[in-house]
Amino acid sequence: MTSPVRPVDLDAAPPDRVDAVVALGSNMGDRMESLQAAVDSLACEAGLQVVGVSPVVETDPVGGPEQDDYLNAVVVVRCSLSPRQLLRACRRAEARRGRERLVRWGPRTLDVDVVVFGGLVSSDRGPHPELVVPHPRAWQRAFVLQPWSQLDPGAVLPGPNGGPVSQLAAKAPDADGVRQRPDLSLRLPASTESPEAGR
Ligand code: A4P
Ligand code: MG
Repeated sequence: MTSPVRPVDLDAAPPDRVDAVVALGSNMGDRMESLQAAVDSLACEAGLQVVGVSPVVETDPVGGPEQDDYLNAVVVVRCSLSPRQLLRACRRAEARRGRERLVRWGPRTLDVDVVVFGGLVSSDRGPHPELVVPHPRAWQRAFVLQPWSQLDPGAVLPGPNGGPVSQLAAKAPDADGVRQRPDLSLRLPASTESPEAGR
């Protein structure tokens, strides 16, 4: 007998703090300033602590119209927020950098996406779900997987397309378009978060 599939509640705060991975991308304006602004914006959110920042990589654009190269990085946040509250915190970080949504996969001052929320695998597969975790394209994007595996070499992406992040990064179609930028680095903000905030 198959057990009934229980839909994942994206509005439920986790019983314990959960580590989530957030991907940052920018290819318009001062790209490095935008990535750092995203980290700082996330760090100011109640119920959320930035616990790790990856190296910064410069990447060829994947998909969309002809556009400039990106700077990409990932951030690990420890949160007591629900997945949807985390998505809204990401949206606020984008809005602070004047993010506009004109063209799908088009150039942007700042993109802040939720890659994973602990081991949660969401069940909403409708045409335009507000939030899917893991991010539906993360498993095949070296611009996310490569900096993530540098930050956490043992990371594993959950879900049906998941696996060890370092292995997925090596075989992603855009792997050759990712270049290290050791001259650039993100600052981990001093914690503004008290352990009980956001509860
Ligand atoms: N959405 C669903 N799940 C999520 C999630 N886990 N995180 C919804 C964030 N958003 C999620 O997002 C489109 C819709 O996805 C929203 O309604 C949101 O609620 P968006 O931020 O408005 O637009 P987007 O980021 O252009 O869309 P999309 O399809 O998520 O883009 P991708 O797949 O993230 O690709 N090339 C390089 N080198 N570097 C990049 O950073 N980024 C993209 C965007 C394309 N090419 C790139 C890069
Ligand atoms: Mg996005």
